[in-house]
Amino acid sequence: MAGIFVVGDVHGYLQPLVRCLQRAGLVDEAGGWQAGQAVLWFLGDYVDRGPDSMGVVDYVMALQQQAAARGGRVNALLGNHDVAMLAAHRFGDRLAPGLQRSFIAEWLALGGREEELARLERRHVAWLAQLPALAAVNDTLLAHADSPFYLEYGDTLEAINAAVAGVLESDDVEAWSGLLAGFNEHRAFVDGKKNGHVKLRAMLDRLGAQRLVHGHTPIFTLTGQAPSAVLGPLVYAEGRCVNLDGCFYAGGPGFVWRLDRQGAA
Ligand SMILES: [Mn+2]
Repeated sequence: MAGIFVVGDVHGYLQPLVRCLQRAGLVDEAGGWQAGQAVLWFLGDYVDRGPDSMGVVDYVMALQQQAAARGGRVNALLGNHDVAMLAAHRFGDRLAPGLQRSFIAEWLALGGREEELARLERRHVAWLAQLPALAAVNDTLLAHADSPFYLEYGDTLEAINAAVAGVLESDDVEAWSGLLAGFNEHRAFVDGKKNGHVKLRAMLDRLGAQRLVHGHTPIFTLTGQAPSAVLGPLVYAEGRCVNLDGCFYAGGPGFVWRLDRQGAA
């Protein structure tokens, strides 16, 4: 099996994720990699809201090993919930400057589940903290958030990833708060949003891409559909944006999107 596949926000819903990957033929009945040399991308937000955040992280980590052993590849981006959980773990009830509450309160407000913190092991922390903020696949930019805030961190994809990684390595509460605040923006590029197309153009041009594939904003909140009716991506901005957040946490069945079979805008 070949191809490049992408899945959106998982948010602790391990079983729906596995079923979704099974429907796409990427994993077997036991959830193991069976997609040979295919490439699978996750767009971030593995944790929070759902019943098994650490189970999802363990699963994605294991799938990376299995895929690599079979000539395939599983790649994973960083989401804001992942940052918020790392911040809650690192700083606990210290005040997050600018967010008007502690890091743990910020994480809980995002849907963090306190019992999951006890399950967060060093290897999870290390894995989450090394996830890149952005990636490029041919002319497609992959990002968790539908926001241009990434550009505040650098002029190139490599510089942005290095700067965000630097925040996650640091004990700088201002920097961590700033990263969480930046990630709090949603819907920056939606049709009809003032200057949305200008911001999108600037982000794509700066990073040398033709389109953006993202998660972060559940599709049903944009379309008004029932979450269970969201079975595919929301393509907008004249084809230059592809939203893949099928929203497992609201009962969406989720979907896997094939990046290399869709025409570029
Ligand atoms: Mn998110």
